[in-house]
Amino acid sequence: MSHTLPKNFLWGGAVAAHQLEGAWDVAGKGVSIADIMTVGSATQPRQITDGVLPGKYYPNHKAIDFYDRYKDDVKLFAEMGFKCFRTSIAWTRIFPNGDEEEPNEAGLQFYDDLFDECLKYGIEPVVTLSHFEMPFHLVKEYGGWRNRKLIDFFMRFAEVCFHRYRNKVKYWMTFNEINNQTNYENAFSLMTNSGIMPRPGEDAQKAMYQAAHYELVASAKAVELGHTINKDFQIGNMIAMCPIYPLTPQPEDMMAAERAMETRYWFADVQCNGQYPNWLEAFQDAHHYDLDITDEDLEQLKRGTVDYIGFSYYMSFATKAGQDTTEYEFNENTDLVKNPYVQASEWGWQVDPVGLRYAMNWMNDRYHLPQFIVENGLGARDEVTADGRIHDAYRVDYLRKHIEQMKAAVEIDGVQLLGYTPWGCIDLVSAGTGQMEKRYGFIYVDENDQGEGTLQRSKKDSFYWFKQVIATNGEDL
Ligand code: BGP
Repeated sequence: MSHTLPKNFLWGGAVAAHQLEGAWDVAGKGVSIADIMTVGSATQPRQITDGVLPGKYYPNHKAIDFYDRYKDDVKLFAEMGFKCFRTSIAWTRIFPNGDEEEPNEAGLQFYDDLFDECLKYGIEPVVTLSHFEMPFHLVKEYGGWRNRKLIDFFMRFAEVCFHRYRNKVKYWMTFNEINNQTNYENAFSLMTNSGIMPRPGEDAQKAMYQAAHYELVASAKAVELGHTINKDFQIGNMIAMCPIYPLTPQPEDMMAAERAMETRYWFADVQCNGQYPNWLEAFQDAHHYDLDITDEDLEQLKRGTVDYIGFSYYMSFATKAGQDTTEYEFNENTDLVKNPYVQASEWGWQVDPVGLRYAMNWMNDRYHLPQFIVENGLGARDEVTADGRIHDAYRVDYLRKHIEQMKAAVEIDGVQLLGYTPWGCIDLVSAGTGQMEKRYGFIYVDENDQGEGTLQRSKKDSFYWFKQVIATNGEDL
């Protein structure tokens, strides 16, 4: 077994279009769901407004203006030695409303230019098709992914992108963190994943299962179609991986944690194994959900299994059995408990490097597929010190500990890993809170939570550290 990372290991960084591009209404772009979300805070959720309302501040409208500055930013990525750059294609640049027949050429051209700029430096684009930025029009007119018609709209978008960039992009992902909607009581999770606005009196869990089914069918169709457009495409899923530990070794807690893992990660079962797990079918029957799932859909799921598992890793969770230990029905909103063995960030994210190795092993045993860590990182407040520098030793410490565990998973445990792209390689708008000052980057951007600042870029200490990590293929940490 090799004791180093493979030579062609994809070191890089990850972003999403809506969190850095800005230019929200430029060159024919339509309104996305990210454009109607206000700024929140560590304790105050973002507000989802009904369209763009006057007098409100929407941080994604300007973001960090990557749309106009991408050449300078890609140059900085190249200076760090990036082998790849993960971004998404804003659906609303290509299909402004989502239901048009013809794509918007100006939007397609923007990504041609961006990918060419990356390729100029030997940086391979890694592309997510849908990353929390679907057209708002599809939410208003069709009810988002509640509606089967969304499969056709998404497929039109996927087909146009696959065709257009078939010689520039090899690594694709269908839906970002598709499993986050298991937190169906959280309006933000439902909106970002499925474009679902809660309806009074409805069973939100049922609505989530139906929407998720349509998305999974669309994902499988896209995988199948992509391979006919370019047989070398590598098309993955993308799940938010937060392993869930039992709070104690009490058998009921063990069982609760097992059920919690099933409940959060069954999406990956469908995308990797091509079928629903038995427990979920039994669960949906027991709830008399009577979902619109056809035999043809089930065949489609089998034909569209993914080539690799893309996942984000930020933290681990813990859970404890409730009163009724026969049911084990896990509700993410109420059944997570604090783990006394790990520290949480200001935003309550429990930092746990070992959990990354644990999760990689769990997925490896279950799916036997290559993996790609497409997000990892620490959201923190950075301070520009008197010397004009940003000394972010805490970020280096976080990443170093996670890379050590990642390497152990590869070198000792035998996990096949394609690459590692830390999240928000340049500071950008936080998806969860809309804040700029929850920063992840190696590159600092001068902008605050109100959108004030020069947008000037500066290299943090972590920039030089990560450059060295890449140059030594992860040996010099
Ligand atoms: C993931 C998303 C990203 C990103 C990241 C950090 O959930 O895929 O879009 O933003 O988490 O989260 P946040 O921005 O809320 O700190």
